[in-house]
Amino acid sequence: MRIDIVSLFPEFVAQCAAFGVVGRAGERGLLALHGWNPRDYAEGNYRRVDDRPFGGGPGMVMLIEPLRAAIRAARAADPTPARVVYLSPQGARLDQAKVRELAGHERLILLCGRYEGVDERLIQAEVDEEVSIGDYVLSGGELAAAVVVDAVARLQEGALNDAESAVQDSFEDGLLDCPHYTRPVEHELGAVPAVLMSGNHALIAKWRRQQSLGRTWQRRPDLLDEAALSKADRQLLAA
Ligand code: 6GU
Repeated sequence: MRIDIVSLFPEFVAQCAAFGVVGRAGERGLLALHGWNPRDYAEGNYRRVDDRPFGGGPGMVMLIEPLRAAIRAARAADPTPARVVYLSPQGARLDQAKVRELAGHERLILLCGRYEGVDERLIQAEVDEEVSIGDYVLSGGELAAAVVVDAVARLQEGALNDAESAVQDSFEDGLLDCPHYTRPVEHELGAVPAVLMSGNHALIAKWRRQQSLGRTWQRRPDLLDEAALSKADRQLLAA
């Protein structure tokens, strides 16, 4: 998969993708990141990328032309058609289903805004969809782009080792993850639940499922409405 980052700080997003699972996906050739800075496509000595909003008000709005030129340069760098995603608080909220969908594209162009926003005409003309990472305000789309890159990279075939298998993760089945323990068995902070030491794999699987269901019910009951629960799950929840 190829991801192009259009941003005034493309190196920032690339740095976020340099470590751990995402960095390894890059090394394995599963993910290629490219940065495009609208400043490099801006005119004049001052290389302006923003201007004051028509109608007045605080803040600055990013100009059409430098962004359009950067997006066009990104598109032209590879013949594969790209889906253009604008990271903004006005977007649809990112969840694991959306991550899976984005991860299925061969190419993404992630557009990061700064200042108060981007000229609406650029969004209308160049952007396929708008995505937000949550209901809070960030100073720019860069952190949100880094979130998308990370979430999408780990779903690329071969990005995770067996031990990191994505199917067991929180949200992959619509539920929160169960608690995890490692050595030592006895510690002044407490003992590891005995069932995990039983060697009984069926019992362990049942305990984990029950923990996942219980935590989801306590912390995120909204997720239970959407999760695909079996009859056995409903019995565990009722227990
Ligand atoms: Cl994608 N951008 C900005 N600036 N703020 C956000 C966001 C995105 N998602 C949540 N808050």
